[in-house]
Parts: sequence; structure tokens; C-alpha cells
Amino acid sequence: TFGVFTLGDALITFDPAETGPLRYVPSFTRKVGGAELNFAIGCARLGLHTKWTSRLGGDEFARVIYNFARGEGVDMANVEFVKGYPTSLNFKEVREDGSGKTFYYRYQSPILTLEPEDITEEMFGDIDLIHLTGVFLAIDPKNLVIVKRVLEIARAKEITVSFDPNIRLKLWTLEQAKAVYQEVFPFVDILLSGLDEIEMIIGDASTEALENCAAQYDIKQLVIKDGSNGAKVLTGGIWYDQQAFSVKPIDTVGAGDGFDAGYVYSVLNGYTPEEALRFANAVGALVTTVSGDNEGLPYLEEVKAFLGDEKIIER
Ligand code: KDG
Repeated sequence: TFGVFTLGDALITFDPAETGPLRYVPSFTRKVGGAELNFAIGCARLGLHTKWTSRLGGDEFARVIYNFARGEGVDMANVEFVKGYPTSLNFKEVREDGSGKTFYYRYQSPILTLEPEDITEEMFGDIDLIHLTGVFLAIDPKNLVIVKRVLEIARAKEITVSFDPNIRLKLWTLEQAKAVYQEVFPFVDILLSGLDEIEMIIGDASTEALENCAAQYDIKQLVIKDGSNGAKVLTGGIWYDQQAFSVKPIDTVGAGDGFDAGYVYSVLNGYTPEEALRFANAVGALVTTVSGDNEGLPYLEEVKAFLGDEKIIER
């Protein structure tokens, strides 16, 4: 099997018991979230050996996150508990169409204690791909130093790097984000961006602008995710695209992370660009059919059944 490395912050996510404005929602279900952890769980469910590097608080919620991720089969060797730091919280508002809003209580995240020296070459011995996202970078300016260290190790060891900008304007400004992405993009092999996000970053999502972006940063696969409109990839100078699957979304949060996991799985397994987009679209679609940021992430046989490639006997 292939080895995947990611790093990032996790949160306790409070999913609303009802749709509609948060102020009218009296009860919530306690769940687990965090973009990079969602990705890690997605990879683990598809059968990849997935290492998640993180720091958790010294509270009860930290245990919830740890046990949840471990139960999902994520490699937790690089995860430590830090006393005195509370677990960050995320209250979600979900609308009827499954889209939502985020209300963070994220002021002193335990991941602030992660230092560049904590990243060692030994962590990457069995790693074939490194996946990073903009959420970790948005949490603290120091995290760019950590990410650069990871990227330098990736370059030295010739490990493929995938990156999702995952813009969170509640955590930093677009100007800050753009300045940091400019430093990261030259190291990225596979860029997995939402259409709206790439438009924000490069100011224009026309074919020409995207091709210039890929050329400027030498991005081997520029993947553009457009939700229910499907996805496309520019690779080897050619565009490929695939329509999205039609599902009834309940909660769209985490769909992009699921897509990333599906795409990475496909690349590692040598799928063609069309096959990779189709597989990743399927994972993203399935995520939206279940409430929670990662509960809907499918196991490999579920994706295959969804795609009609294999049958699951249900009764
Ligand atoms: O991509 C899903 C994430 O946004 C969610 O799980 C919470 O990590 C999170 C964040 O910072 O928004």
C-alpha cells in the first residue's frame, strides 16, 4: 500500500440538530472536524497508510479526537497531547440545500505548539505523497516555516506534493493567503482548488489564466473542483473534465477534503486523469449525503459500488 503524510489542526465540530440560522438551533451533536484530518480519514478508508501530524489539547475533547482518528485507522505516531491548550470548537449552521456557515471558537489551538524542529526526515521514510492545505497555514504565520520544512524534505526525497488552498477568510485575509500561497505553489505537484478559490487567488479563472498559473509554478496537475458542476484537470498541457454525480446533499462540508482523498488515491494507483476525476467526484458526492464533516467518507468498496464497478449485497 501507499503512504500518505498530512498535517493540520482538528476541531470538535458541533453539528446542528436542525437546519436554519444558528441562533434558533437549541441542540447539537458533538463530532470531529478539521480539513486535513478529514482528508486523512478519507485516505485511510480507501486503504492508504495515512500519517496525520498534529497537536491535541489536554482536555476531554482532545481524547475524543484522538480516539476517533485512531479508530478510523489513521497513523497517530506524530500526534501529541499538550496540556493547557483547549481543543478548538466549530459550530456549524446548515441550510436546507446542505450548504453552511462556520462559527469558530479557535483562539489558542494546541497546534500552535508544533515547531519546525518537530518535523524530522524520519517521518517520511515510508511516504509516497504529502498533502497540505491552507487551513494549517491560516492558523499562524509560523506555520509557513513548518510547511517549508516539509516541502524541502519532499523536494530532497522526491515525494509528490498535493495542496488544497482551502481558503478560510475567517482565519486570515485574502492578501495574507495569496502571499503565502505564492511561496508554497512552486513546490506543489498537484494543486486541488475550488473554482471560486482559484479565482480569488489568481484573480481570473479563465482557461488562459489557469494555464499560465500551472506554467508559472510548474504545477503538474492543476485540478479545479466545481462542486455539483464537476471537476477538471490540466495535465501535460491537456484539459480533462468529468461531470459530478447527482446526489441529494445533506451537508456539503468536507466534500472537498473527500475529493482530495479520492484524487490522491487515484494518482497513487496510476488512474488516468478521467478515471481520477470520476473517482474523486464520487467520493466528494458521497460525503455530502451524510451529516458531519467526515462520516460520509466512503470505504473503497462503497466507491466502487457507487460507480457501478462492484456490487454490495445489502440483504
Ligand atoms: O473542509 C472541512 C473543514 O472546513 C472543517 O472540517 C473544519 O477544518 C475545518 C476548518 O477550519 O474549517
